[in-house]
Amino acid sequence: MKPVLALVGRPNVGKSTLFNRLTKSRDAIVADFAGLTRDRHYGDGRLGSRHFIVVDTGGFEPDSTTGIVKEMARQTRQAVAEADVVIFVTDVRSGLSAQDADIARFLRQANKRVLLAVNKAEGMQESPLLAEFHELGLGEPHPVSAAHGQGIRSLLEAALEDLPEDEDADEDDADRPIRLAVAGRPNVGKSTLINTWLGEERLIAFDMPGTTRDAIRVPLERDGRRYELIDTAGLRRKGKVFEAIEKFSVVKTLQAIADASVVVLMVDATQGVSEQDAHIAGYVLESGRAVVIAINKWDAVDAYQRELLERSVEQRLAFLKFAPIVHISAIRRQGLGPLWKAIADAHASAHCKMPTPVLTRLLHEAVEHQAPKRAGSSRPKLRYAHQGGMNPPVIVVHGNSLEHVTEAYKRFLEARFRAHFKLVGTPLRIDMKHSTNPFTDKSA
Ligand SMILES: Nc1nc2c(ncn2[C@@H]2O[C@H](COP(=O)(O)OP(=O)(O)OP(=O)(O)O)[C@@H](O)[C@H]2O)c(=O)[nH]1
Ligand SMILES: [Mg+2]
Repeated sequence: MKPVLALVGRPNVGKSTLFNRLTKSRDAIVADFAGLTRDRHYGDGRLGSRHFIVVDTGGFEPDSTTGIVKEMARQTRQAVAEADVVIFVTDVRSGLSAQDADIARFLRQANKRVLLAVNKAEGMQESPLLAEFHELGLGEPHPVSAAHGQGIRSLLEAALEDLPEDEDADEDDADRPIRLAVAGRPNVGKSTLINTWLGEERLIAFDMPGTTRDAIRVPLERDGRRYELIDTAGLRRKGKVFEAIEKFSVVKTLQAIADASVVVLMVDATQGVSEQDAHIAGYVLESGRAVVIAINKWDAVDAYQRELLERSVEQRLAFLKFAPIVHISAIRRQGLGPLWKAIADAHASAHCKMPTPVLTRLLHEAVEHQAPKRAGSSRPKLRYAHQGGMNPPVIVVHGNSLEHVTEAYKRFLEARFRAHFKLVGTPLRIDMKHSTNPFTDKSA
């Protein structure tokens, strides 16, 4: 599972600035998808090859007992409880405060790994002002500047130091069990679906994972195919069997999405696509995972509501339009066969092998059908294509003046590749490998 870092501190110390700094590169990748709403509290970060989840929190007052401040404190406590490491952010320019001492006291009791970041320390790495932060009793202060990007790397190195390396979830072996995550906001019916599955499909004997950091995965078999159901918060052991209860955790959802090979994104037909659904969908897109949209409670809506719902899916989940949509009723056990088929198809698509000769022929046929537009004096020349990756599949196109290939033309290519390989439920990336000098192209 991806490790989780929670940023905690009093108001205005720079938590959100640090959050943006830690998650920025990931944001840029998916910035330009229409309809994609970003959740500013959860994000993906990366240090070298290590990926992690960052949680931003509001200004924290641990002892508050009323109103919005109390609610913020509750959310911060949950973030701390779910984190592997807490980064306690303080501000060297305003110095140590009584509030910092309160938060430190809370964190010392929380039994978590805590790192003390002293922010706004640009140009102050050697400042004597840093010394007073030792008083908090949380170890060596790490001077950082979130705004200027200083001290961030060593803070992250320290934060990730003792955590186990995340195993590579991105295995290419199609024979391994399909790891399945059912994601969706509270009360969409995730646990009803999972309990139906656990009741109907063949459960395989398994051992409980050893540590709390391990994900609970329940193996099951369907039509001779092996699956592993990844917990998103609610899986509980009940005697010899498992049952799911409705419990929601963004962190667990994000970890499960990252760990899955196929995500079932559940939407409640009686509610339409909410902001929270769109957030979760955004994470699924960002993860590059194969995805099936399951619209649940289909039995409970009339023709008019169905039409409204179709439209809200089209509009709010436009960026997931590669995902098949299956209408189900988890409680009445309707639509579950088509859902299993969509899951298997999405998994097969994500692991599709696309031979270079076929890709190159498809590319040439596409160009023959419709050539890319000329830009100034040069017309992009698309020479050949090969597969650059799997899960999600990547097609790398080689040629000249490829920087002039428009987004619309890439979509045209994508549609043709998708149609040929019958790709459903997986994103497909097309990379233009442009080489200015045809004589250097040999190395490619
Ligand atoms: N000089 C300096 N200013 C910073 C730095 N990081 C953040 N700031 C400034 O500090 C102010 C607060 O930053 P935020 O990131 O919004 O702080 P926050 O902790 O998220 O605040 P709340 O969410 O309201 O608790 C802003 O004016 C930032 O520009 C830094 O490294 N150096
Ligand atoms: Mg903030």
